[in-house]
Amino acid sequence: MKSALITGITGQDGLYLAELLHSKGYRVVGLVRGQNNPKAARLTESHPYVDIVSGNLLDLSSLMRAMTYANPDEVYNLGAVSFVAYSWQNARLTSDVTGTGVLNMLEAVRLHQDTTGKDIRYYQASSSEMFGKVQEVPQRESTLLWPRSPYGVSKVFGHYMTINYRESYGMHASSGILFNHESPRRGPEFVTRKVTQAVARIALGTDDSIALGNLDAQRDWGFAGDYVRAMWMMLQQDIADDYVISTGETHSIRELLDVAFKVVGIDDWEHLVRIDPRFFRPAEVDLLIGDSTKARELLGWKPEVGFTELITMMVEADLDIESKKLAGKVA
Ligand code: NDP
Ligand code: GDR
Repeated sequence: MKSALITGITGQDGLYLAELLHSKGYRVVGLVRGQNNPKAARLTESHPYVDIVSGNLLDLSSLMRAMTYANPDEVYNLGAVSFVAYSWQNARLTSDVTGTGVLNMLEAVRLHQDTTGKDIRYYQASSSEMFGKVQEVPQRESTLLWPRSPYGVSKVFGHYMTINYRESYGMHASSGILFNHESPRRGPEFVTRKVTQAVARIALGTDDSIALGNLDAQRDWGFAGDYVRAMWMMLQQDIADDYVISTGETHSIRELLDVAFKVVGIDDWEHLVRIDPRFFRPAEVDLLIGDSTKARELLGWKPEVGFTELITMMVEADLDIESKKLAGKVA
């Protein structure tokens, strides 16, 4: 039985990846931080097969202990401070977790490999935010990186550190440069979920508007379930490498609003959206659109869920949650 250690198991991608690996017969060990993280109890209830180990990306010794406990064949480093807007207010924390945390994890893997003689395959959650200021359209593996936020800068550090460990120690370390991917499990601070949650509430009459920032930003949005498949595929290759994972389509926040409101039969949404300067960022990433030809050709990966289907799925899931709240069935 193969064993996998996942950091960030309590996040959106961690859950989808745990499900995928479990379906493939892996022992799934999930790193959870904090002495009383409420997400640990929820995880044990929803995914009882996940073996939880305590640890924090800020603490190398905890990661070394987690490695000993899991003795993994594959490590997926998904843990991060992942909200771009938050990274300006918490720049040092973001650098420590999202940047230096990668170095800690790589070091824990290297040391475990040296001690046990086991070959471990490592996945790093790199991001399209590393492209930042538009240099080339569409963005591919060779596009110049120009990050625009403390989050993006931290991801660049982790990305190059992963390449460095591959080149210095011959580690099987791969990075997936994933473009935005969403699902009903997406945190409500991110724009897709913020919109689908608000649309559901507006449709049910429990809210009357939504406050947003820059409606002109464009993103290449895919479905998280499709994207975790790519992570696993990367680690099944004989040679470690870096791959862009994207749909190849881009949409603005306005288009997101069009699609989401249409699901509940609202065509004219302008009067329901308030522009709030608090949601604008000090430096914006205007346009992301990825070229995932390399992953499609070498991994045989392709996305299955399109943009309209994704947003429809999210609105429907939020309608369900919000209706249950109204009926007093959930908190
Ligand atoms: P989430 O924000 O949903 O999950 C982040 C996870 O990181 C949570 O499990 C969180 O734990 C954990 N975490 C935070 N701080 C620490 C820490 N100090 N030590 C250990 N774990 C920690 O992110 P996603 O699932 O959306 O993304 C997964 C990864 O992929 C992240 O690295 C993200 O930056 C990256 N990424 C995401 C993309 C996307 O569109 N979703 C695109 C490209 C990259 P807790 O629950 O305790 O807070
Ligand atoms: P992003 O996702 O920053 O691309 O990072 P987010 O959904 O937060 O923002 C996307 C775009 O929407 C604009 N926007 C708003 N965003 C939020 N969150 N709230 C608003 O009210 C709002 N109004 C407009 C933003 O300005 C931005 O242009 C996500 C994260 O998952 C990262 O961890 C990951 O690396 C990248 O995707 C790829």
